[in-house]
Formats: sequence, C-alpha cells, structure tokens
Amino acid sequence: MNETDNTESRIPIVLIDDDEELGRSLVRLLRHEGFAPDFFADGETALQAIAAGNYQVILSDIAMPHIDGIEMMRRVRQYDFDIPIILLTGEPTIDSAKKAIELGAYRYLTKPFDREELVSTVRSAVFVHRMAKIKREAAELQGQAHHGPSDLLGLNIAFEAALATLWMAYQPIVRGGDGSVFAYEALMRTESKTLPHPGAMLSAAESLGRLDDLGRHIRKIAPGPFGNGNGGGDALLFLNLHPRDLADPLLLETGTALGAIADQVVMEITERASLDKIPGALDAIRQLRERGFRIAVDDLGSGYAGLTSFAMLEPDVVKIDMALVRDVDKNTTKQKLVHSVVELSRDMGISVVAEGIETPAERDRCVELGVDLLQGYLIGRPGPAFPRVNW
Ligand code: G
Ligand code: MN
Repeated sequence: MNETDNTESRIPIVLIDDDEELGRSLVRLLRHEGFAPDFFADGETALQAIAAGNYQVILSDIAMPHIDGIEMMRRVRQYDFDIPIILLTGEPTIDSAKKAIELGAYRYLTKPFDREELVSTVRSAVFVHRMAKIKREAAELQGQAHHGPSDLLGLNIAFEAALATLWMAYQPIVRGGDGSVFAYEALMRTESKTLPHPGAMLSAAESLGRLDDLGRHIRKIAPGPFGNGNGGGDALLFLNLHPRDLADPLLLETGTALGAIADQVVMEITERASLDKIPGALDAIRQLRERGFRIAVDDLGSGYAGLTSFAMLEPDVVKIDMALVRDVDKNTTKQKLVHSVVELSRDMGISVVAEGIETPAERDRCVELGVDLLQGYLIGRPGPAFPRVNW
C-alpha cells in the first residue's frame, strides 16, 4: 500500500449524480487526486450518508429525479451550515444554477468538466470548510454565541425555524406612585439556538429582506393575551416597531386583532435609527394615530443625536434609555438629564417611562425626579403573559 492509498489521509467527499456512468468516472478522477469519494446515484441515500458521515465537501448534480440539487442543499443546510456544496449542471445558463449560488452553493460546474477546474474547486472548498470551522470555534471561544449560518440558504432555514418558535414575552411597566401595572411591553423571544435573541433575529430578517414577515408575525401574535378578560386587565400594550415597519403597506391593514385594541396600544419607535430614509414614515405615523394607536419614542438618550425624531414624532410617551437610568442615583449629570426630560415632557403632556431599572436606588431616584412610569428587571423581568410585579 503506498501513501496515496492510505485512507486515513484521504479527504472524504460525497458525489451525487443520477448518471452512474459519469459518477464512476468522477470517482476515478477524484480518487486519483487523493480524495476519498463516496458515490450515490440517489439523493435520499446520499442525505443519510451525509448526516452520518464526516464529509468535507458535497458535489451534487442539479437536475435529478426525486431530490434535486437545490433540495439537497436545503436539506443539508438544516443541520450543517458550513459544508461547501458544489453543484454540477449540464446546462450552464439555467436559472437554478444562479439561484443556487444566491442560496449559498459554493460553486457550480458545467458538464463536460474541465479536470483541473474540478479538482482545484474541490481543493479550495476543502480549505474554505476548514476555515469556516476554525472561525466558528474561535467565535465560540470568545463567548460569542453560534456564529450563525454563513450563507443565505442556511440563514433562511434558521429564520423560518426561529419564526415558527417565536413567542412574545411581556414586561410590566408600573406607575411610580403605587407600583400598579400601567402596561406591558411585548418583547420577541425565540427558541432558536442559531438566532437566539431579538438582535440576531432582526439582523437575519434584514439580510434576508424579510423584516415585513417578522413585523407582521409579531403584530399578529402580540395582542393575543390582551382584550377580553385574559388577565391583562386594562393594561396597555407597548409594542416595538422597526422603523422599516412604517413602510409596510400592511401596517395599516384593517380587521386585525391589533387594530381592534388600537386605543390600548402604544407603538414604540426607537430613537436609534433615523426615520429620514423610510419613505412615508411620518404619514404612516399620522395614520396610526388616526386609528387610535399612541406613539412612544424608545431608547431616548441612547446616543443618537436625535431630538429631530422626537420633534417629528410628537410622541405621547417618552422612554428614557437604560443608559441614562443606570446609576442615576450616583450620577448628578444623569439626574439633571432625566429631570430635564421630565420637565420638558410635562409641559407637552407626554408621559415618561424610565427603562432598565435594576436597583431600588435607581427606582427611588427616578420617582423623586418626577418620572411617571417605571420598567426594569427590578420591577419585573419579561416573561410569558403576564409576569408578576415586584413592588
Ligand atoms: O430597545 P428596547 O428598550 O425595546 O429594549 C428592551 C430590552 O431591554 C429587552 O430585550 C429587555 O429584555 C431588556 N431589559 C428590560 N429591562 C431591563 C433591565 O432592567 N436591565 C437590562 N439590562 N435589560 C433590560
Ligand atoms: Mn422598547
């Protein structure tokens, strides 16, 4: 046995093609180049082998009966975000090949194959796969949660799965005077390990151009526990809008559960993003108001130089960002700022919420400074409808 026959050092790859004759010739070629190819003429069997094996690269024909190359990618990406998939096609111009690349195929090669191109593509795919693994491990080492899918197909699948498990947590907002519940803020939560928090979910939706789907889903389920005798009492619902939701033609759709309780709903719009780039934003806000929704400016004082959006939104409620609330009892500059917000808002008939209250000292100082409404882990963590208040 010579060195190239040593199966230990050979790189395991999968080859799938319904043309068995072509398959056999590719196997010979790839073996000769030092790979250990396993050939399958049938997609289902191949998928089982891939799930069980330790393959470095997948080469798959696109046009096959039963499971085609695109479906193959879809199935593999449900559990493996890294393995490079090289698609093989007889027709260089077909749309599916372009779509395959958009979806994250590593490359596609056209038949008849150029021997050198085939081999160098497989080699570079092996390299890319190893690098992806190292990067993922490095990210985990630094305490960053799963680095996430590296291509659009993987991201789409992760997004779909996360959307299916999406649920709303509710965090109480209480009156500073007596700790009675004024409202609950709805916050999205997922059961997804790949997209485990709202930030990950939002940036996935952004990358996929699916912010509308996410926003619509949230607006559909958030009002669930409110309304007739479901335990919410007459508490208001605070709901975060992504600025892009303001451009969704379905935002003002009639006959919805949310619309039915519009006068109980406060739409939060963050100060972090500018509304300038959203077409029709102010018009959408005006129409929301006409429907009975109230508007809150969220994250006030979080850094964005943004009294512009404040003025533009003419909010009913202002939410002071937790950055200003943190240690407000010890920091006189923050005390002055919070007090200024309170005074300014009082003159305009705007209610003020202090977000992110974590200590009794922060709570007490906010009340002293005249803040009407309080929210934060001290008072109640977000949880299934409806968490208990600690007062
Ligand atoms: O941007 P917005 O204000 O909507 O973000 C609210 C986020 O802040 C939620 O994810 C919520 O879980 C979190 N949060 C709520 N209360 C507290 C708190 O007291 N401390 C901290 N650190 N986070 C909080
Ligand atoms: Mn908010």
